[in-house]
Amino acid sequence: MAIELPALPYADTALEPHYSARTLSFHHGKHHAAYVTNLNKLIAGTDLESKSLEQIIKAVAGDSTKAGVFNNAAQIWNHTFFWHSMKPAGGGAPAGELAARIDASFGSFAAFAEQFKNSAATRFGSGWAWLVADAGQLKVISTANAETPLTQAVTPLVTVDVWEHAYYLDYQNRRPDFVQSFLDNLVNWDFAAANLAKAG
Ligand code: MN3
Repeated sequence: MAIELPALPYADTALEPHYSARTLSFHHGKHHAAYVTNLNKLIAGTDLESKSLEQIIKAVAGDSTKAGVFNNAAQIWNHTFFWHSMKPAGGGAPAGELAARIDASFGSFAAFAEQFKNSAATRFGSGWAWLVADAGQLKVISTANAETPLTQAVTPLVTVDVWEHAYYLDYQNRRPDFVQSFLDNLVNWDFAAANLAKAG
């Protein structure tokens, strides 16, 4: 049972001009696809071959002899989560329960946004910034390289990819500008709200 590359939830052009079709097609069609190809090679003929992506990630997390499997599997999961973390005409402040929980946890949406941008900007090298639910409290965290909150006791709500390949064609070295645009124009609060509802 090979792991498959999920289709994007929108067209390559759907996030323009904030995230170009060129960036999206390379990011999904080359980077995300390569993780899928690599993982399938690594698990072929092993007992991981029959497991789901989530099961593979949890099975090899923390096992230094399976770092290649973990890195490729977690990157597949993180990227699929990232595509759903954006939507056409997204961005701005959330509404409803999610907005109330952000206010309760951070003081205000503006305070959340500052923390999220700072977390994304200060992640040294490659990684991800996340809004997560942690025992009822919302928190901003960042993970390095392929690390994923899926292996932690938190529920991810939304993420932004801050690997250079995620933004360089559109924003060059200006990672903070990309993250600002993610918050202003791209972030999918409906997805975050649905994840929060599942977390309880
Ligand atoms: Mn990426």
